[in-house]
Amino acid sequence: MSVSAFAVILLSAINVISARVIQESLDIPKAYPPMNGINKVYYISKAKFVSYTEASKWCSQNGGGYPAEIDTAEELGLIEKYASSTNLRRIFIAGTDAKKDGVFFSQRTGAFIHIFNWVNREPNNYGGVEDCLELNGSKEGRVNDTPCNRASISHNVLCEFDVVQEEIPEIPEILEIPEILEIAQ
Ligand SMILES: *[C@@H]1O[C@H](CO)[C@@H](O)[C@H](O)[C@H]1NC(C)=O
Ligand SMILES: [Ca+2]
Ligand SMILES: [Ca+2]
Repeated sequence: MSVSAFAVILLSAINVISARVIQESLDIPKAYPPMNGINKVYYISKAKFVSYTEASKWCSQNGGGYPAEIDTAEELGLIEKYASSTNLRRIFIAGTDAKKDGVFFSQRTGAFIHIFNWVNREPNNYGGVEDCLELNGSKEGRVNDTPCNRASISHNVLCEFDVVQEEIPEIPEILEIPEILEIAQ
């Protein structure tokens, strides 16, 4: 086998390995079947959590994600659809207005979260303690403000995972290898 043929095989092996890493990290038995987005994969826990912090930990320990952050209307549409497919009524997503009622920020990045499709008459900050966000899968996946940690209320969590393409060496560089080897001989 020529060295360049070997290089091509090596290249495709690298491709296969990087694809497998992504696949395996999202093979999460304790989640609903994942949904693909644009350079994203979303997955919903089967487990329920009283505390947002615990839910967030679950995302990172199961698939390496984080509670979904609404960045665009398109993304909101996607995750609403995904939430609806489950009929779960309380599904945590990212966002807290603990600092200023009605103004939501990502717990992870501090980014302003401002694109919503609220359930009618929400957000209501019910009982003055609803500083987190959830989707209601029985209500077209629309958004409601909910307590971040209240013993009587448990939530599933919808996680977001960034699909990072590993850098593959460019073929022209690889094709130079035979020359280097010839010099060495
Ligand atoms: C979710 O929607 C269903 C159906 O409309 C409703 O009965 C339920 O109270 C909602 N749950 C929450 C937490 O708002
Ligand atoms: Ca996002
Ligand atoms: Ca509410």
